Amino acid sequence: MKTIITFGTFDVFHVGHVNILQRAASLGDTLIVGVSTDQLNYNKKGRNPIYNQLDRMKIINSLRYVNLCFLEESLEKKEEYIRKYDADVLVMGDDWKGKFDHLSNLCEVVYLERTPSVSTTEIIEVISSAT
Ligand code: C2G
Repeated sequence: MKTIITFGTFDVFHVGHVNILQRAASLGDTLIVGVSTDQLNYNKKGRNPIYNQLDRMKIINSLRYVNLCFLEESLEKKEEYIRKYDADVLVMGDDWKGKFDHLSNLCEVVYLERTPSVSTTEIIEVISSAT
C-alpha cells in the first residue's frame, strides 16, 4: 500500500486543483491532503482566502479520490505530517520545485507540472473586474 500526501490552499476550487489531485492519487493507493489554514494563507499571501478553511476542507473531502484531509498549520510542519500519516510520496506542484527536496530522506518527493492558464488569483481578478 502506497500513501501519497499533498498540500495546498485550494481556494476557489478549479480544474487545476482537480488535475493535480487526480494525478497525485494515481501514484498510489491512498491520498491524504493537507489544506492550508486561513492563517497560513494570510501569512503567505497577505490576504484571507475567499473560501474559509472549513469550506475548503469540505470541498476536498468530498472528492472521491481523496481519502483523508487535515488542516496544514505551517509550511515547516511537513516533516511532522509526513511522519504522522506515514506517507511514501510527497507530491507538490512544480511552482514548489526544489523547495522540499530536503524531505527526500523521509519519502519520495515528486513535483507535478501545473495546469497552464488557470489560477485562483486570475479567477479573482476576472470576477472583480467584471463587477
Ligand atoms: N495547481 C496546479 N495547477 C494550477 C493551479 C494550482 O497544478 N493551475 C496546484 C498547485 O501546484 C498546488 C495545488 O494545485 O500543488 C494547490 O494550489 P494552491 O492552492 O495554490 O496551493 P499553495 O497555496 O501553493 O499551497 O504547503 C503548500 C501550501 O499548502 C500552499
